[in-house]
Amino acid sequence: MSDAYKAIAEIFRSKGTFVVTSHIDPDGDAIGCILTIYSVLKRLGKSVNVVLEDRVPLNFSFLKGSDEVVCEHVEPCEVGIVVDAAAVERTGWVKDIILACEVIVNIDHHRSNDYFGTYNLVVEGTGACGEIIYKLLVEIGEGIALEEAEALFVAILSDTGCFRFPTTTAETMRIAAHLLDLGVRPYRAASEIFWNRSPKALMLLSNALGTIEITNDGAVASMEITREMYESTGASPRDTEGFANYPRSIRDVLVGILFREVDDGVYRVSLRSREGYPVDGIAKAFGGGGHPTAAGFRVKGELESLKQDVRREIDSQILQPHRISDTQ
Ligand SMILES: [Mn+2]
Repeated sequence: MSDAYKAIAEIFRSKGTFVVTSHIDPDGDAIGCILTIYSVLKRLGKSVNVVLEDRVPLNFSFLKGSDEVVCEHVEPCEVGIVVDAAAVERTGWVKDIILACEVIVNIDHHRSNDYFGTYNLVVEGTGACGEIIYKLLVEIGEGIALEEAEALFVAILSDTGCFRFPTTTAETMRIAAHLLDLGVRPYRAASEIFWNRSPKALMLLSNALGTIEITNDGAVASMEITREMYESTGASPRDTEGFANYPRSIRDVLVGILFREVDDGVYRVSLRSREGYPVDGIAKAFGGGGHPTAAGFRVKGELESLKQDVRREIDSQILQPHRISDTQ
């Protein structure tokens, strides 16, 4: 184990008060990790608050402790733990609480991580933060409770795209196998996450699919969700988990984009790409971040011109270099 694992395990043991958080628009990795940390710290007898800017997506709300996640201000304390965020700004307004804590622990797997913590446990290239948290639990040496195993399994399942993404390794599988040994039932996790949509969510998806546009000679597909669509279907932003994957699922599309209107003229943009066509640089160009094949950002603007800007950036950063190398 690296020194960072040991140092952070010692923080868990020696400090008394903690705030745990993750990025805005939380995914399964974010939720699974913060709930695992929450559970472990409580088992260690600590005082813990879990705070997120956004609510837990409905399909992860079966995980134990998800109803104890708060979306409101709490007092800063001894330790602020941030998981799965390349920069503290990715936590939204929770950043202010974290920065006011005495010690900041940064646990992440994004290659763009800026090492904002007092302690940084950043393992680039790991499929999910869930794998890192698993190893941290091994280092802490207090075992893994069933609900922690389940949350970690969800984290790994989510961030490896159900063990399909290139980051999936034999070690990923060994960790997952151990979580099954501890009692995790993959069928339960899969049905809660993937076969648990509300009829309203499907109506929203149906509307969104109707907006798909294929551009850049078939290499880019974009989809949009407007606030009007939420109103007409009765669905909520919590229903959109996984929607960002649809544009990229089209044959020959290299980059898929989902534009979600979160406020008047404010959009969350999710980028998904195929291996070898990294979109984290695109997100960075617009002030966001992420992984090579999954990244995102939030931006203010008018949708049509925003779409043009993003497509242009994709063309110059990703498609052009390939065209040039193809002709050489
Ligand atoms: Mn992650």
